[in-house]
Amino acid sequence: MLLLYDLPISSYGCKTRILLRHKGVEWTRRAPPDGYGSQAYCKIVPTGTIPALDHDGFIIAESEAIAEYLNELVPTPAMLPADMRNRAAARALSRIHDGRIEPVLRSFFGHLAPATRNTAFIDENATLLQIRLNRLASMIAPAPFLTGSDLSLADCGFAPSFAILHCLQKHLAFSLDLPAVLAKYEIALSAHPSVQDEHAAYVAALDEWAAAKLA
Ligand SMILES: N[C@@H](CCC(=O)N[C@@H](CS)C(=O)NCC(=O)O)C(=O)O
Repeated sequence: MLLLYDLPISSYGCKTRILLRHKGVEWTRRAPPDGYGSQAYCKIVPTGTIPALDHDGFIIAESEAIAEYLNELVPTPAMLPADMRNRAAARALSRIHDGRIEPVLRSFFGHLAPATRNTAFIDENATLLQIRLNRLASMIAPAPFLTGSDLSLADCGFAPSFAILHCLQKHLAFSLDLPAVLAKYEIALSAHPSVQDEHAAYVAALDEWAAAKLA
């Protein structure tokens, strides 16, 4: 049995849910007891983070490790390219997402509530995000997905991050030009059958989260 500790608002959770859907497997979702980081949850998942997977008692945290585990557990459809170098490139893109793009988006979160908003920080962070997105754009040629015509591990994290970007831009109104190659990629990604329902649910969770912060 596959049990995923997760919350609807978790971007790394959404990344994992897209993968699970694409693999066509059934899973159960459970909120971390007392919330992530709690003592109760750390007794089950020592990192205290979501997502975490419980596969018949084997517990694994970190979305990248979960993704690789699921890709081996359920080999088809394969979510890494057959060629060794393309596989390395796919892993690199996924880590660029997790280490270079998502954390910059996350840095805006504390500035959504008007009471804690710092416009100088927002502008500075938007500049950093622009630089990182431009660099990403210069290294990809989606066709229409990052590693070709099939959805791969490299794509899953980008779907929630595009949703976060649009939510933040709507409310914080920073200037950012999404490079054309990324804008085109986003359209293909969000329309993929394994992505669209999770993406829509994630947009709804983000709207609810943002409304609470703005209230
Ligand atoms: N590198 C981790 C990041 C997961 C992560 O940061 N999850 C957030 C929720 S979206 C979390 O659990 N935060 C709690 C914490 O950092 O203590 C992964 O890829 O799974």
